[in-house]
Amino acid sequence: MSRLSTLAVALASLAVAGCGRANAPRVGEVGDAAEKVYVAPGKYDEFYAFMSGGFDGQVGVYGLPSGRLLRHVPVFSQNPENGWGYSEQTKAMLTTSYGFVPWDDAHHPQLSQTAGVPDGRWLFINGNNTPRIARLDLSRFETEEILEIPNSAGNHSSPFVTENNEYVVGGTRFSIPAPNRDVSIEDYKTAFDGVLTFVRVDSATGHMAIAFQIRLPAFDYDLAHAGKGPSHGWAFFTSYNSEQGNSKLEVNASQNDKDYIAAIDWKRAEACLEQRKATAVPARYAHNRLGEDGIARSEWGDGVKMLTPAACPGLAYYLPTPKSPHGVDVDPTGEFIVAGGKLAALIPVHSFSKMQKAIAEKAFAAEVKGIPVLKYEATIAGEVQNPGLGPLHTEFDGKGYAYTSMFISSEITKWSLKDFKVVDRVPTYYSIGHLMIPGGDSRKPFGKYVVALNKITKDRYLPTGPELAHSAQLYEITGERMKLLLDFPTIGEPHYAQALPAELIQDRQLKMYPLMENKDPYAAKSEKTTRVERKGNVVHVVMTSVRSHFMPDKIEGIRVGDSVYFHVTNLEQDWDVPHGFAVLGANNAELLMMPGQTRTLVWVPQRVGIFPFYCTDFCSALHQEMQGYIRVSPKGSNVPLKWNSPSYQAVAGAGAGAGAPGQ
Ligand code: RUQ
Ligand code: CUA
Repeated sequence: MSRLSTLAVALASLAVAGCGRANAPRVGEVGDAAEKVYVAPGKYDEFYAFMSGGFDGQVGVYGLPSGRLLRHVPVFSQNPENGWGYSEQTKAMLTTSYGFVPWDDAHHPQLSQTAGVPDGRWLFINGNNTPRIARLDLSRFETEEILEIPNSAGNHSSPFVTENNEYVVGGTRFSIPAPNRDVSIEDYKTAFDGVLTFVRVDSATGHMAIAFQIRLPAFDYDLAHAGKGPSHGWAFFTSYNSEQGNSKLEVNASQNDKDYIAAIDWKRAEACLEQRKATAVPARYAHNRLGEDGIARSEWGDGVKMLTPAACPGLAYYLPTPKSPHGVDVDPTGEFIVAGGKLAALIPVHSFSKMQKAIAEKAFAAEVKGIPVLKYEATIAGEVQNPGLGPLHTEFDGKGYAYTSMFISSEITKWSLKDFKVVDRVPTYYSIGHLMIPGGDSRKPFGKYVVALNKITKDRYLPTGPELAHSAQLYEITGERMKLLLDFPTIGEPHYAQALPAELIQDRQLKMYPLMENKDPYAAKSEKTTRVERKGNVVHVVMTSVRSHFMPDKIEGIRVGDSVYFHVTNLEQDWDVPHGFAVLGANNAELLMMPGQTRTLVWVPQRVGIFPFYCTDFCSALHQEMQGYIRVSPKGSNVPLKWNSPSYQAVAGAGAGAGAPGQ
């Protein structure tokens, strides 16, 4: 058997063992586990946790320690529940250079930071499939901006932030030609590029803009984290497939004993930009933002500034790292750079200060396309021996310990940053991917819990057909040993997650949109201004909703094939009183209007008849009465446009003579 297939067999058998019940759960030791996760009715959780939805493209918000699901915030995927990506105001959020892309694979939420600590302003999350970075506003739990990342395919090593959100970074998991073009896949080594992206974040508004990109050799750039404290100014990206295979990576990218961490000196990049060392590369990409009027618009980027290590020496270094590394995590002091070498039998820990010294002393082992490869011994601070199998990701408790997820052996390993010795291991059920400590990748972790985000659930919950619930597990980390407190299922597949103390944001929540400040051009701020207007075969229904009726709620004169725009303004000025709007046979979704907000749904009736519409959100005792009718007549019919709101009299008085269709 070749070395590789031996490894594969060993891994496979371990995977089975890891998923078994061999290790007795430690929950038995915590007699008070229930008490520790019990949040009494009416009481609040201590933390908000933001978990990626993985291939559901959204963000799940949970309370900790209870594990209660608080919200499912739409980001990259259309959400019929509230019309996200369906309503006229939000459709543009999902615009890309590939057209309208109503789905993505969202992996890594990342909280904005001030001085290296989560500040509760924004949450960034990457779209992996059609490369994008989204920014959510945490006073509204709404996606406010989505920026497409050009020259990238699989924006996986993203969107990790620097200490003050100077940048959010991206890196392409799949190298492709940049700019993309028609070449033979056989030309991978010469024609393909691994492009990293640095996105500027405006500190006042959060608005994102691509500052520059870096063209690196065609490896797979997997994960990233920015430096902090002394290593602020640097960003670290793992890469696998330094073999540069272009098929059957399972084997072809597992040849080398070490791949690399790319260490990027972004202050050096800034200097090179100033010295005009970048070249302009044409690139068309969409930049979508919800305006102050609540309406999303797309702008188009037409190029990027591209830096190369050859033109900007000192920009990039490679740190050899065993073996096909996945996660890269920087400890709270900024000194240690921990890799998760998923096929390695140890956890390599690089030292930032040793790296600086190695660079100064030119302790180079080789060079790859103008990028110095530092000597492994020159940067390594230590190796964690026998941590378990398949290290992926590491978080920190701020008390000198690191916690690494071990995918193959299904466990969390706690080790000391002092001597790199393992101090505790606890099983997870099963196949843990990421793990998360509140603030655990920041300068000041909030600590208290670690959450395991598992890939396989198996026997942990009631079975639900071929697909089982994805699973998170909450462990207490206040003592020497980790203690399992709670299993809870999640929506979508959580990859990474972030959490912060609830008090950071709970009192900053927007309760309603001020109606008088509503800038939507079709907003009706009172029932008096509601109306129906025809322009050719486009009909604008400018309507209002308030407990418990729509105005108007009786409309005639619509014809088959019209494009009917329902602009519905919610007149309420109370917290937690959304109204819904749905119409029979609509081919898109419903609308959900928050208090003071206008949302627009387009409906193209396909047949004649009477079409009811109604409020979908149970808003009052008379919610069931909150309904209306639309009459649809044949194409070309001369049934006059009529509606039952105050404005109709004025229009009718001007000549229609038919009178309002009654009250
Ligand atoms: S990656 S485990 Cu995006 Cu680790 Cu999911
Ligand atoms: Cu409004 Cu139900």
